[in-house]
Parts: sequence; structure tokens; C-alpha cells
Amino acid sequence: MKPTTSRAIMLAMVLAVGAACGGTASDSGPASVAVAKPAVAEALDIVALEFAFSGGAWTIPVGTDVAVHFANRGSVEHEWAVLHEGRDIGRQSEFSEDRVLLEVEAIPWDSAVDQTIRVDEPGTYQVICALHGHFDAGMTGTLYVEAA
Ligand SMILES: [Cu+2]
Repeated sequence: MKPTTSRAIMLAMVLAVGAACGGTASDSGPASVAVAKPAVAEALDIVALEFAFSGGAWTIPVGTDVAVHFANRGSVEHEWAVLHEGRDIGRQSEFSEDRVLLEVEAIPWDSAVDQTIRVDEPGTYQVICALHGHFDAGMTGTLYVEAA
């Protein structure tokens, strides 16, 4: 009984997050879900789950190699894709590969990968999981790139 109830609550939460994202899409996009901007970090520890990224926001220094450890603790594949600034999407159907600035490619559940990323223009970038349906389910976040 209990696991089923927990699962139902989790699903309700996921749906609520999805609805909240949709509601703000016309203003500033799903990335506007209230998440405090974290301190600048030269190493990111990112965890993916159904259907969210842990933390949901990251800040890195501009023009600097940043070590990303991306762990998928979910039960399906996930990825972490940073979109070009100003090319945010409001729903999955707006996604196209040419919007991608850089990405940690999809990895299977219960796996992790290490990758170095670098962004040469300061700004605020939308991050998504571009796998089908994941963005609409709430898999989005914000990458802040700041002057070092
Ligand atoms: Cu995903």
C-alpha cells in the first residue's frame, strides 16, 4: 500500500511542477521556477531523476573549463543540454538540435559520466533534458555564466 501511495504523490508533484512551468512559459519560461542562483563553481555535481535535475540551477565562471559529473539516478535515460542564450523553449515541441550550445549526452539509468564544459559568453542559459517528454514533465534548469 505505502509504496503505491508514495508513487501517486510523486506523480502528483511531477504533474504540479509541469503545470507550474506551463503557466509561466509566456513570461520568462520554465527556467523561472524559483531556484536561488548558486555560488560560482568550477566543478558541477549534477543528478538527474524523473523528472528533474538536482538543484536545478548552476553558476560557472565564463571562459573556464568546468568539470561536470553527471549522474543519472533515475530509471530511464537522461541528458543535460544547455541551449544557446535567447533560444529557450517553452515546450518540448519547440526543441531542435540547433538550439543546443553544449550537452552531456544521454546516459542510461544508474550510470554517470565526467565531462569538461566551457562557455565563453556570460549570460543566463536554459538547461533541458531533450529526451521525448522530459522537458514537459519538468526537466529543466538554469545555467548562469558569470565573469570570473
Ligand atoms: Cu530526462
